[in-house]
Amino acid sequence: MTIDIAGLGQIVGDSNVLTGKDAEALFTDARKVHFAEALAVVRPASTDEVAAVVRWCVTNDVAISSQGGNTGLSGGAIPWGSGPAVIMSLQRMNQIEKLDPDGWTMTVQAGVLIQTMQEAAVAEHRLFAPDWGARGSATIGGAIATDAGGNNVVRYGNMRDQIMGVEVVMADGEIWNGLRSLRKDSSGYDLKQLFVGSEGTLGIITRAVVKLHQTTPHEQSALAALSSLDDLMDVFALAKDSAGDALTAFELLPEVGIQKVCDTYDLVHPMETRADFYVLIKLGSNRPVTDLLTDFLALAADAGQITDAVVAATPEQEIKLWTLRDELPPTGLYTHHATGIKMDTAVPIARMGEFHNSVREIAAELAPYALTYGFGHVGDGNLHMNVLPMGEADIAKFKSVKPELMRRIDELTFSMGGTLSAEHGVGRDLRDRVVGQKSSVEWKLMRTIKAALDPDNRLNPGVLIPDP
Ligand code: 2HG
Ligand code: ZN
Repeated sequence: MTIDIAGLGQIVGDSNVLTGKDAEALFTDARKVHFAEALAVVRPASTDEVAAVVRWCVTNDVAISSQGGNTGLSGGAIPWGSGPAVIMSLQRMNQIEKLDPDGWTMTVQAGVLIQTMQEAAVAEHRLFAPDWGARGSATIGGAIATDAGGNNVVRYGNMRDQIMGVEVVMADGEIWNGLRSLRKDSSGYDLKQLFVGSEGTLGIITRAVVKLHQTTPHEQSALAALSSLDDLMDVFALAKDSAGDALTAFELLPEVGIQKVCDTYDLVHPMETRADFYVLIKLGSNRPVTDLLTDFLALAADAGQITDAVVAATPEQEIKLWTLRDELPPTGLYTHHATGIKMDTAVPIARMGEFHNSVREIAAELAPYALTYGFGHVGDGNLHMNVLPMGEADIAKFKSVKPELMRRIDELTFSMGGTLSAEHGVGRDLRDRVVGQKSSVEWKLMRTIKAALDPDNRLNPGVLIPDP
């Protein structure tokens, strides 16, 4: 049966129903590893239009994948089911509806960019805390749907911790307005949290109320060379003990990654003393933090945990240090990133170094020619570990061992009580691998919720929940 998509144009306007060449960019994910066979990209401008599109999809038996900035790293915004589907792009819902400095909240539509929210908050002397490299293209709706994290989680928590209320269009087109801004509410199930991390499988998030924090006008970062990766968690403990609440970010950067970023973007390596690994630490407060930062570095040096450090003395130097971090993801650095193995692992924080070294051992055994490098949010126990084939000649070899590599690494993660997805979501990439992470009871609960909220399996079918 052919489906006449003219009805979609009547809801959102013909120019907001994209097909063919106009839609191509949104039919594939940021890493270009997933491709969709969708009828169209539909771009509603309001909650009512989203609801009307959902009703059209119910009538025409069409599946829906919702999409924000399409910066996701697990393929969760690209349709996967075998039947006809549309991509519901929320990008036109890009208004900040209310910024309430006294209530410490902001009410936004799903398509507002993270960076736009940060800037709007600062203009009112407030802070919207989440931050990561794709701040200029990721939207709040997608960030909620994947429970995104980023660099400041160590201080402020992840997206789940920022959300006070949501508005959601349900699978039958009904609208749930849960846009509350209450700090406390013990009146039953916390339904808003059901939608955080649900990757468009339970409803389509159209608006949200997020928390704002006090600004930290004094911010300063330092890059410190670790004596050994074994010292990582001692340095973290020292940073927390000495900086307290001012500790805003604690990130691991490998030398091989810094080198590659410097080569790729023609930047100067900031360190005189080289090490295999560095930590990038940011402190932030409403008072100057220089003393706090230098005291901490002196303590870490005295304890033999770091061999050298540079402290950003100007905003420009601050940006330079953070560019080295923001550009570390292999997607922008390595030709064969999509063939390689990319991880978003979290393990109990004390086992970070052990996880890193064990992955290296597995890789050395099965793919000794591959580059192994890990970076990321070690202050949260979240490491982006990568195993990457470098040359064309290694691709076939790597592909043949990749399933076993992944199986061994996943087994390691589960044995440590970890997760395959700390902040990127499950999407398509991890759906089948995540099975072993949860008990059959937990999967049954998740399937029961999915079936109750989306009985026709219309919302992002195939994504997130493994087949029984
Ligand atoms: C980051 O921490 C992002 O930079 C992306 O989560 C990580 O691409 C990645 O592996
Ligand atoms: Zn990350």
